[in-house]
Amino acid sequence: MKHLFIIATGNKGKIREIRDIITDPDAEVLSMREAGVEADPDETGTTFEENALIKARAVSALICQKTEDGTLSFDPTDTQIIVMSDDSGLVVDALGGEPGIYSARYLGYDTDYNYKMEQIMKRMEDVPEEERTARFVAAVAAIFPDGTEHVVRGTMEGVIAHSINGQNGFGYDPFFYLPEYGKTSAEITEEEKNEISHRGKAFRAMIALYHVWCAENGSLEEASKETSGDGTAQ
Ligand code: ITT
Repeated sequence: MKHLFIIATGNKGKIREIRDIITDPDAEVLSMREAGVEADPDETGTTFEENALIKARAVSALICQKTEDGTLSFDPTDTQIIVMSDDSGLVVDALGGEPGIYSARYLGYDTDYNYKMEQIMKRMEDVPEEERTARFVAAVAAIFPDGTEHVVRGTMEGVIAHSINGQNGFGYDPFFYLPEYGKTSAEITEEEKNEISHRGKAFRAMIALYHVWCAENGSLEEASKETSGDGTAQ
């Protein structure tokens, strides 16, 4: 059995990371565009989890339509489709949790991230070092092949730096300082980031849930094969 993970995102930085996080040999990862669908639903939820579900449901509905009308053809005896989404953001404690679920839209969706980060650093000029704590949060929602909905959350703790450093990652990474590395999350490698990131943790937790679902729903052989090796879900 093949597992086709369709990722409901238009964010290239997220997709690049998710491809490296989902390493199952039987898994194929497609962005929604690669699967031939495009959805940009209004993120009207008040939590990361609600917004993740809104995105996953919108793409899942389009995928269902395409499989019904035959424009997305796959053999259901050989392939299972799982739609997954990621709603994420930066939560800054000294700013009462801003920008939070509005991270992408903060100061305008298309505004340069250097400007967004500079503005946040300016707002935090008088904030003492020990109060500059922040975290990245990712809620990952998935719609499994039987239509059941699942949501998990991952976080990565850090500190808002006083300057912008690093070229890796995307978005707010260049001013998100990781004390244990002495670097920002844009200065560590993508591999290192995926190990510790909100997104890495949430997607690995979701894949583990999916393996349990497979075991309970007849893809037992597959599930045991995928979780074998070092015994941990990848
Ligand atoms: P989709 O909705 O299409 O997935 P988006 O970029 O609009 O793309 P979100 O609404 O989830 O996604 O907003 C997430 C924003 O949070 C993202 O655009 C960044 O500004 C920030 N963000 C999330 N994860 C990040 C990370 O790992 N590194 C840096 N910034 C991150």
